[in-house]
Amino acid sequence: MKFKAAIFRRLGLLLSALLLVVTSFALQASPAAAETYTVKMGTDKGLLQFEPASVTIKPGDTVKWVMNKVPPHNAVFDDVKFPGADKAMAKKMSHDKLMFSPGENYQTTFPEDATPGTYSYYCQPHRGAGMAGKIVVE
Ligand SMILES: [Cu+2]
Repeated sequence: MKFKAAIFRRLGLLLSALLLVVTSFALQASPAAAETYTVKMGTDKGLLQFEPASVTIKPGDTVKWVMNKVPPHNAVFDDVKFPGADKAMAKKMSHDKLMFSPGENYQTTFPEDATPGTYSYYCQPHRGAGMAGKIVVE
């Protein structure tokens, strides 16, 4: 009987250790769930627009611009209206390289300490045609 009790005690200990490991993994996984949002450059219908033109994200999330239609396009942040008025940051997060082939893409990850606000950007070749978008950081 003593032997059985010892086994049960050990089994209980093992189970609670396992439970601890599982819950700590679960807790770790949820806050680090940064997301990636995709923005098409040029709409499916061939309009000179970003689709969606507005994306709402959280700091730490990533925006991925994918070349879709009516090239060339790029994505340059407006450093005049840039939240925090950080021109160097605006330049660093911009992509001025023109893209031509469908599927080509670039990404910008907004830092964990990104200033909340509206980050406006535009496509340089089509700025006059109104090809602009915004990323709203909450
Ligand atoms: Cu464009």
